[in-house]
Amino acid sequence: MKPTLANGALVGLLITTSLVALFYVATSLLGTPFVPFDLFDWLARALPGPVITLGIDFIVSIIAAFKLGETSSAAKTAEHVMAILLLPALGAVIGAGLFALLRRTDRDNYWPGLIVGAAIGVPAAIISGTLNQTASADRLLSLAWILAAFLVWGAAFVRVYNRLAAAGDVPEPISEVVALDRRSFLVRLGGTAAAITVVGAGVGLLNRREDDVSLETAPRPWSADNPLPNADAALQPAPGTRAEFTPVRDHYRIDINSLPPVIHEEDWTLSITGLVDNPMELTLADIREKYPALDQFITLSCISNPVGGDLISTQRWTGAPLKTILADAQPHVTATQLLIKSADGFDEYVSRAMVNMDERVMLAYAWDGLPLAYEHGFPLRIFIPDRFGMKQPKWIVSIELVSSEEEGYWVRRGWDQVAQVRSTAVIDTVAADSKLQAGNQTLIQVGGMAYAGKRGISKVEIRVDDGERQEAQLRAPITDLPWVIWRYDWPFVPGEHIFTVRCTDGLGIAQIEALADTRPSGATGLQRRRETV
Ligand SMILES: Nc1nc2c(c(=O)[nH]1)N[C@H]1C(S)=C(S)[C@@H](COP(=O)(O)O)O[C@H]1N2
Ligand SMILES: [Mo]
Repeated sequence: MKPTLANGALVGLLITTSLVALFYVATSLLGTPFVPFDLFDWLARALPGPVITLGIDFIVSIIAAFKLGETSSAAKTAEHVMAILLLPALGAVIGAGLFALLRRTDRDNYWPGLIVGAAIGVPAAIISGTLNQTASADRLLSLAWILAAFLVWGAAFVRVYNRLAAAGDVPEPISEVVALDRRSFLVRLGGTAAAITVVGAGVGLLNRREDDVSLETAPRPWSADNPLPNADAALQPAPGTRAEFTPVRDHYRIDINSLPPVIHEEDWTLSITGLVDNPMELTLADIREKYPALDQFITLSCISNPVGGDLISTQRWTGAPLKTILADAQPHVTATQLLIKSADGFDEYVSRAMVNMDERVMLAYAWDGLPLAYEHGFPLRIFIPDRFGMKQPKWIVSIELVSSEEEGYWVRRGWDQVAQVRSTAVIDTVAADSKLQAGNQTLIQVGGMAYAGKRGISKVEIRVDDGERQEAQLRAPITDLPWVIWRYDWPFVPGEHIFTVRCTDGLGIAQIEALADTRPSGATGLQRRRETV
């Protein structure tokens, strides 16, 4: 009675889960790559665009349907869970396959296991070696560890198979006993795998290297000591309106890797090459010190943000004007495009004419007066007014001047080439608990934000049920680029109501009412909010 394919699948699941736990422990203790994330990130690049986009849409709708919290961090968690489950699932398939093979070979032949270990381990090591941007351990040591771990994993299949098969080498009459013995062995194996996984996860969590900055030495953000430029604006936001300025830790975050690249300032330079007379290598200090610093309040939005979604935030960015830096490189007349490349393999094209026309385009190195967080692009990212985030690389490592525009990372995956931000307005609150009194009329404050990129906002209107559109009051914005906070004091009528909001941009163009999906060019349609007061 030989071990079955189902036995193999179960064994694969168990020992691969243990393998993932061991990778986690090594990552926490030694700083080696966490292989499941690297494999997942590789897959996310290798799979065709539509598959990835479907996957993202699916995750985002699940998060919305089950109200799993702030979209971008919930989506990251979902990705991490998927990445971690991927390898054990693969292990189950491989286990079944290997057991099928082992049933037909001699006992004690470790070759099939070792070959499978190498067949997964070698590509995994290569993928981690090229893709990983977070490991701190020596590269060669990391690769050796990954390969060794997979070889041992492959060999473990054979060992377990042999143990199960040995339990089957018993004459017929006592096969009852044999089945029991095999079952108890599998239970023990499961117990061991569970123990390794739990202990591994525990050790890993305890030793997670935090960037712990002690409180006394922690640098103070700009906003801790400075009021916003519009602090004196007459109109107060309705209670429950979002914060006008998003703290860095609350800023939404979207990027293609499971973990943000960790770049050390001393190892980093920005190279400017291609069709230029004066190729340059700039350090971060060069960019900070040789060029004037530009401080700009900026609302950044993701093209995947649905109407009323939370993938939009406002921060104070500091950087150097790209036009000035570019001039120093002395581009040729034929150099019409900048090809920007990032440490995580992301890339985008920016037109040189736009950089020269708009002095607000900058290479940013600080948010809220502090160096960029790892998640948000340390050491350098670009700012381009009026464009969705997908056109604005973080973790920039090089700018190459070229003579034609190709498609950037998300454009190749089916998204808009220009990605101009859409006008959007959102109701954050119908503040039923804090009524205002105007004469004998009770008013309820309705409030939120509106945003239309560099076009600005000229008007926000609210419609309650099928009533006339009523104009909301606009709070003076922080500066002319960020979103605008609005408030409408609604003459209260008890019952259930539908509130609809629409903004008009600075050119007098009203927000598009027709519903459109986020893909390919950003969502359109008016936000409607049902509320019982
Ligand atoms: N290098 C790199 N830059 C990137 C991305 C990325 O995945 N890699 N994502 C882009 C997208 S889609 C958005 S919406 C913004 C998000 O910036 P944030 O995470 O700092 O909010 O970064 C953009 N820049
Ligand atoms: Mo995005």
